[in-house]
Amino acid sequence: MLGVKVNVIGMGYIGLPTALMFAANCVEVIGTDYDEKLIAQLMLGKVTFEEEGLTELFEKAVSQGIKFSTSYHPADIYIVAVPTPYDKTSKKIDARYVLSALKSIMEICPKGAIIVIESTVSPGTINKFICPLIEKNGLVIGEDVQLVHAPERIIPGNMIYELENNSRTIGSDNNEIGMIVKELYKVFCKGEIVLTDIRTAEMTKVIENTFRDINIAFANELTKICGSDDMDVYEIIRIANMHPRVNILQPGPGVGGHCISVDPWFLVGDYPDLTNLILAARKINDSMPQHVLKRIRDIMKNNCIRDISRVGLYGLTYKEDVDDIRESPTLQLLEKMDEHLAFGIKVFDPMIKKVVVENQEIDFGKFLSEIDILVIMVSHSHIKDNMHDLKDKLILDTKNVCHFEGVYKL
Ligand code: SAJ
Repeated sequence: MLGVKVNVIGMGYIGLPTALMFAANCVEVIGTDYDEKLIAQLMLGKVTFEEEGLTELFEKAVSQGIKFSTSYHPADIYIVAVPTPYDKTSKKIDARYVLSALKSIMEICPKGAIIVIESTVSPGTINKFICPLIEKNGLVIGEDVQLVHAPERIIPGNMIYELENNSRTIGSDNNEIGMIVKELYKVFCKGEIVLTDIRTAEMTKVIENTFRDINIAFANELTKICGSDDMDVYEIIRIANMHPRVNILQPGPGVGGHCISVDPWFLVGDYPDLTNLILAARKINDSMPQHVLKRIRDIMKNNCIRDISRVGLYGLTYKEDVDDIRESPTLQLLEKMDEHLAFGIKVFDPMIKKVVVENQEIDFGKFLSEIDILVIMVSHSHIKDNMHDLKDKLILDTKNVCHFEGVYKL
């Protein structure tokens, strides 16, 4: 879309690739973030996280003139991709970052600007929090500014492909404005773009992630049941999945990331009396790090190992082959240990080059030389490629990637 100026707010895991994709497809883009260090790094031409194809996309976007800034700029369309955490007590959305972005946009946006919220928000957030804020600032929605919700669906690890190929939802209460935003996303999105109203788009996004959370919880509950009675959960899932209408996901050490472990809480917070299944699933997934700890304790007992510093956790990120550690099962497990004043467990992750937790090793060889029990928390390609190095260890494999005899499973 030539002639349209877009200011993307929030240069994180979603905002950055989205901004780059627009710029690489000839849209005039400024990427804004209040983090000066992050913007300085982008201005130096360096990407800020690892993702397949991101560097190439970055180079293309730079050659097309993308700009980065710590300030907001007058533009035709604003795309807000800032974090939306939840309040740990009330479980309701903590919309402070979106609201603060909105305030800054309103200070400089020209009349008629379109504000697209990409951040995941709980159903009703735009009506309950964002519209009143705009009106309080003396602006008329539909005249001075237009509001649209365009949640993303991309999966870390395959973001660039999915940005181009996934279908997506655009929620707008004004069809004409919805069409303009749809045309904008069509510059790179080859998937179907569905136009709907704002509330439907908000709800759809949250229930997509809730659906996955519930399905992972089912696999995690199965692993507990099977483990308690000496049955092979992986074989059972494999066979059950041969049924044409059964598709059970894989159990694991917990659910991390900034989406699936967060979004279902929005529904629990807003509909506490109606979310029995959703809450149960959250509790099951949140219980998994504790379950891993119990398995570690059993293995230590069985093998007469008393020193926790002889145990090493492999993987700090929330899933394989990404460098994102937000809400990761390993962090959740370390927090649990902390609560019980148990310190000293070793940690290693090939994707995390800086020390971010206590007793973290940066060198894989050294890490292995210091432990007797290895707990595979994340199935990075790195561990699959280095399986032979683990031969002399006791292994607790929470991801079912190690097929040596005698390996302990979840
Ligand atoms: N996990 C399991 N077992 C599985 C699959 C995943 O334990 O069978 C765990 C992972 O290890 C990880 C967590 O679940 O800890 C979440 O990983 P994920 O790969 O399922 O999803 P995310 O959080 O990386 O991305 C999700 C995606 N949503 C859905 O698949 C419905 C993505 O499409 C969304 O764009 C993203 O959330 C988001 O931003 O909302």
